[in-house]
Amino acid sequence: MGKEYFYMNELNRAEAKARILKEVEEKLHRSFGITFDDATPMQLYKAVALTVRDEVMERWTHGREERAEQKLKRLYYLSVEFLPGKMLVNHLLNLVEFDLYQEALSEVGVNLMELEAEEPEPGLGNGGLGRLASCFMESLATLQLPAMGCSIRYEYGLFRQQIVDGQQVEAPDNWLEDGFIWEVPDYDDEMEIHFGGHIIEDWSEGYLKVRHEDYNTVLALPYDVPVSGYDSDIALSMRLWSARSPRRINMEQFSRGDYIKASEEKELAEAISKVLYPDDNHLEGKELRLKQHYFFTSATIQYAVKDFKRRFPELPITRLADKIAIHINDTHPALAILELMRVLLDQEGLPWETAIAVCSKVFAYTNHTIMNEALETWSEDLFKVLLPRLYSIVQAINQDFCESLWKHYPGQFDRIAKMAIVSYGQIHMANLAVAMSHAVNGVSKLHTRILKQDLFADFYRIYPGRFHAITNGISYRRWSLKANPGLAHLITEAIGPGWLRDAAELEKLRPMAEDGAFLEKAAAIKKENKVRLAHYVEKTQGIVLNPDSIYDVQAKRLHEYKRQLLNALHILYLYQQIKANPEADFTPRTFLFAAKAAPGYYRAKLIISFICQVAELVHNDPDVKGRLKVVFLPNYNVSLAEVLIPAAEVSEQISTAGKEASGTSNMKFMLNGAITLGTLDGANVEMLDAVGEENIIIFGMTPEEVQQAYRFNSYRQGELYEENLALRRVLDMMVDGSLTPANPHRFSELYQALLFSDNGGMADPYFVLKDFDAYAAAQKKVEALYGRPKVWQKKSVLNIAASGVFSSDKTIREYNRKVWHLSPVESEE
Ligand code: CBF
Repeated sequence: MGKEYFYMNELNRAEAKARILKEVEEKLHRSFGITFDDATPMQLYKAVALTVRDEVMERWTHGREERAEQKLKRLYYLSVEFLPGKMLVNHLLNLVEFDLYQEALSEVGVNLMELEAEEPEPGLGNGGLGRLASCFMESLATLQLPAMGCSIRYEYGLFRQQIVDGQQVEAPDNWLEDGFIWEVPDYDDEMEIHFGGHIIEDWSEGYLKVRHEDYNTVLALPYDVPVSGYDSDIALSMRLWSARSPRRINMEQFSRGDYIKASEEKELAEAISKVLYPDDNHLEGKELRLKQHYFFTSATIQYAVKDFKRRFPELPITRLADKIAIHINDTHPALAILELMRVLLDQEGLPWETAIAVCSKVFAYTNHTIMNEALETWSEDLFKVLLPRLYSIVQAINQDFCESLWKHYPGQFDRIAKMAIVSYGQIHMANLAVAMSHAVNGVSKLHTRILKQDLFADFYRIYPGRFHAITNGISYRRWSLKANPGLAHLITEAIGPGWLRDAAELEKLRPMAEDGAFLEKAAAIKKENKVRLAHYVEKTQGIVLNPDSIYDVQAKRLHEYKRQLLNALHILYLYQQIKANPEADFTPRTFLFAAKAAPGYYRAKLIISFICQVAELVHNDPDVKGRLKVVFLPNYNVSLAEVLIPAAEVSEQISTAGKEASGTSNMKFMLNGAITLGTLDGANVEMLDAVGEENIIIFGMTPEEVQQAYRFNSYRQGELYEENLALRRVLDMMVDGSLTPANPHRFSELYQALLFSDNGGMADPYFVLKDFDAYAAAQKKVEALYGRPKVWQKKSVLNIAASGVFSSDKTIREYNRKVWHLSPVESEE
């Protein structure tokens, strides 16, 4: 079956639907020994998913065969995180068979969207980084570019967030509990990974031979998950490595009754792929984390070399870069560079310089953050014990590299130490990645500028051609067709289906911004989405929303630089206005937050509690009369985003300028017709260029002003408090018991951090107070604009029309042109 159904006549359609139902029924019989009528929703879901999987697998096999036959270069996209979201409906949309399945199933009383609720969502990532990796995979599949995404099959994904008594509580995410239909283990590709032990250098034959001895072995078993592309003839693999012990259980110890000891080794090995570290933009040098990084990069490199040799027996290993490209998504997989060096030197016997030359042609790197606490470093002490051979390699690379730097920066010891890969007892992964990659990418224009001028300025001076600015993108079909089918149909009705292949065609919507009937339809769809969200909120939180109020959404990880606190303080400001004059006109507003905080990030968790208390305060005050609502939606994930984003009217993108590398939720909101309320940060800057300043609300400090304030230490927080009465009143509410009368000091830590220097650091380093007035004025603009519905709707449509530049298809094409140079799998005629 396939996309031909799109064009089929009624008779064929009826036949196709009957065939779908028959296949589903057969799956129910064979897999569960049950009939349609008696099947549980989970059994039904699995039967439908297995039916769809058959079709996806056909494309998967086809892609593999064609790639082998056409001898194409392949990309390995290494990322410690992926966030693919639920797959059933997405596959059907990609196969262009969604409508057919939906109709067929509805004939037997089954709702496809409801069925997908049974599917576990793989939470194999923290936020933007992982979601971007999944968007890229889908675009690679759509463009039929040969690629494999590689990561870890975490048994427990990102924790499930619950809010109990206004506080975040983390519960484990046992997503594999009921099995995962889409994964296929590949026992033939199991790899051995070696940890610890020691190395012996042997010069007896006149050249260096290195032996690694006394190591511990862990096995890496790959599970492949197919990734389909829109209307594509192939499917790609997301390969997730799972850790296993070579020794299952020690029977001798077991027989002696020492049950715990008997399975200890197995447990220790398997701990490696047990849990995802729940930190976003923050890294701690934990041993298990280093093990995870080595585990999946080593397995991938060994597999890539094995696959190269199998496919190209005629080519020497020195031609590796002609046939494979490896992309490291942030520094976590940068150990792959050292691992490939190890394989080339110790297994393939290449001389040092040749191995270096091969590696530098194979690797490319994307940086995703300039936040200091997220820049990965490993202590030499830990590294040399856990990975002794890689340690000797990194030292040698460092020595060569520093010698080469000396030629560029003679006598500049400090500068060379800053650029060194190994310095002051630490291994600096970003320096390794930049030094050893042929391409270094930033994720927005602004971010790349900061990389060139600041973080990697010394590298940029030496290797200017290595740096690229390729802005992130989103798999826009998931965020429209799947998340917002009403809008997707309206767009297709207006401009035809071409936009589903080429997002640039969204531009054709521009004239519709002048078409009253179109605007009304778009507004009606937004309203439906708001009602859908209201139902969700009522069902899950028991809170009733007013769908006629402005839906203002901030959904992203909780981090101080993203400034959820600024948003919450402004809500208090609005509350004070109502209190000062309860009978005055007030545009009803609903503020929705969704955000997970890293479990160890105390201040972020306190901000969640603060938001929850603000919500309580406004709900319980009779003067508010429901005109102001604040909701904190727990457990933000891809599925929740699919309900939340289409309903948003205001998209909060209010990070401190210069801190958010790109942001990608900003693009999803824009595609769904929300008006962005944002700072000049990350990709917001390019959104401004795309949509024009009259259709976006920009406020606050510029990145340059932020830099200046840091450099000259010129920020006077206390003066703002003294001089700005409105701001002072709001801040005072943090500590005067208004929010938590029983414990007025509950939020004094947040208050202190805004006003007083913190352990010698600067107070309010993210300029919440400084930007407060500008933010409040921008919110006033929102309100005024919302009061003119036609103008608002026009701006909303212009945002949708301009959002095509943020398609990840476009991003991937650019990566391919500038960095990877892959050829697409040719389809059969
Ligand atoms: O590039 C994808 C995203 O990555 C982050 O989430 C990250 O984890 N470093 C950044 O914070 C985002 O700005 C960026 O969009």
